Amino acid sequence: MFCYQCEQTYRSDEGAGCAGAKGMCGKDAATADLQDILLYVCEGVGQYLHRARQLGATDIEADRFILFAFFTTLTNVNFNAAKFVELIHQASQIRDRAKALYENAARAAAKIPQTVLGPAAFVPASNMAGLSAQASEAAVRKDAAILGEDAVGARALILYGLKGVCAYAHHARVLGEERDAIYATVEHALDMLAREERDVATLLDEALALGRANFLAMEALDAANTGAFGSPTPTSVRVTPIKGKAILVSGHDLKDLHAILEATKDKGVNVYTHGEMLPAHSYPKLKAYPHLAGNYGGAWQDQQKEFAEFPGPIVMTSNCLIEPQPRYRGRIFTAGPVGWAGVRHIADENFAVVAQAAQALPGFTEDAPEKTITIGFGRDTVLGVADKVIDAVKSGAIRHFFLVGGCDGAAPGRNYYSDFADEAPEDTVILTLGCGKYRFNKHDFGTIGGLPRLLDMGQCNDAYSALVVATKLAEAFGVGVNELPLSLIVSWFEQKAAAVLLTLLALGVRNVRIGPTLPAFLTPALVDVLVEKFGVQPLGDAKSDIAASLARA
Ligand code: FSO
Ligand code: SF4
Repeated sequence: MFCYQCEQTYRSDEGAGCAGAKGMCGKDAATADLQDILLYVCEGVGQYLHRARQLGATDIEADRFILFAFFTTLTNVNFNAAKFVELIHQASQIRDRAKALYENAARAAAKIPQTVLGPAAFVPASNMAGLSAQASEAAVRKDAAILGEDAVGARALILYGLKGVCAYAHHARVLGEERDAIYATVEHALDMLAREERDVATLLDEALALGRANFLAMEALDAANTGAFGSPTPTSVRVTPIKGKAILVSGHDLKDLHAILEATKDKGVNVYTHGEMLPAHSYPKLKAYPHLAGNYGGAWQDQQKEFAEFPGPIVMTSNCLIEPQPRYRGRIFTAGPVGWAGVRHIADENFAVVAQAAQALPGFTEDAPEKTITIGFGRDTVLGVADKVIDAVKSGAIRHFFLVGGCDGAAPGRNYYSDFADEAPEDTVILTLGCGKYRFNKHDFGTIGGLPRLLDMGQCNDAYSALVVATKLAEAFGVGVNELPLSLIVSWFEQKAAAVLLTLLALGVRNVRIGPTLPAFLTPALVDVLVEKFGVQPLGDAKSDIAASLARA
């Protein structure tokens, strides 16, 4: 195996990447190799779909499959090798269908179909042993000697950005929102990877195209979430448990949470959110369920301790799963793209078995002292008080906005983000989103001009909401987004964050600070491009970065 897609990848003086028997996340070599093969066969599907689309023929089921398949390969999503064997064979059948679609469309247009080589012609073995023997053909760095390190890094940026786009587009799709332009971009990018494009400028342009597609994916997801459950409103959320039976729901999928709330209605079971599910409490149609009781625990990297202590079943609806420990392995469930061999999987959105498990487990035996936090500052809420915000900026009451958002992780350097929030001067507002906020969202930041100083905008995909707000404020002030008194401090961990970064770059947002470390797949030359062309900055220390941001404004 070789994998360097996330921030926690193994790093040494000689280079970076998880290799050997297991990655830092617990992904074993067999699973990692099978994931590479799945993505490679999907490139083949993309080769045919891209060609068919140019002739006016599409296959939306094949596009939907690609979203799901890519999603399973994100960091901390699916660790089940057997599932990947199944997905590879499914991908191979879908590729045959895409081939026929293309060839028929070509013939209908009186053209001779091309013979497509590379991933389109790869024949996957029938079983796991055979597939493992083929892994080198699909490895991420397989042609590094021919392509060159910069091209390999730029191709990795595309592959990982694509994973983020697919994951967000899948979340939107399950709630009925799809965008054909996203499918067209995904197919185009797959075809580019398949034909071993090595021109770095072309590859970086493609990465920016994916950034634009990711904006569409986040917009679709925003439309899906708000369309189904209403627009987030400021909401006080209990962060301490109450007596009674309990279920914990983690991940990003609001549709699954809704199904769990329905399955537990009037059954005397309380539902708690974990990690990225926290923003669910601010959606009117979800908070209308009285048994959506509160938020439990912190960000994903603390789950092994927190899940062990939780006295009920746990459901993982998307990233970020860590190896389930014996103390809770029997009461954790996966759903959607998530998987772990031997852990019960809910494939049909029927969570009755989870509701039953909650009844059979002890639940919390007493109320903990009440403690709450306030969330729910989505685009509508913030723009609803835009006049107040604009006046506060004009009068000098608000000097600056810091968006401190993104993923959390276990790296020690991540204290930077809590230091940053705590050190930000009192006349500044902190916007946040993603799970990185757990490092500071229980601190008291006070208020400013009648608004809380800490405004929680939601999940990592609600970067869309932040961009809408920034664009509207820029319009109101008659300036560009880069001229606003706004600095972005992004923490990345996995591929959704890579896609969000590409969106920021594609929309021309400059001077984004990113950390805790830069992606290992970016070579020094690629980092130089990001720094020179987009003003991307690595982190310094929190105090001096705050001072530098304020000095720039
Ligand atoms: Fe966190 Fe995990 Fe949202 Fe990421 S839950 S780390 S960007 O997968 O998804 O912020
Ligand atoms: Fe390593 Fe991250 Fe890949 Fe896991 S996902 S194998 S930790 S680089």
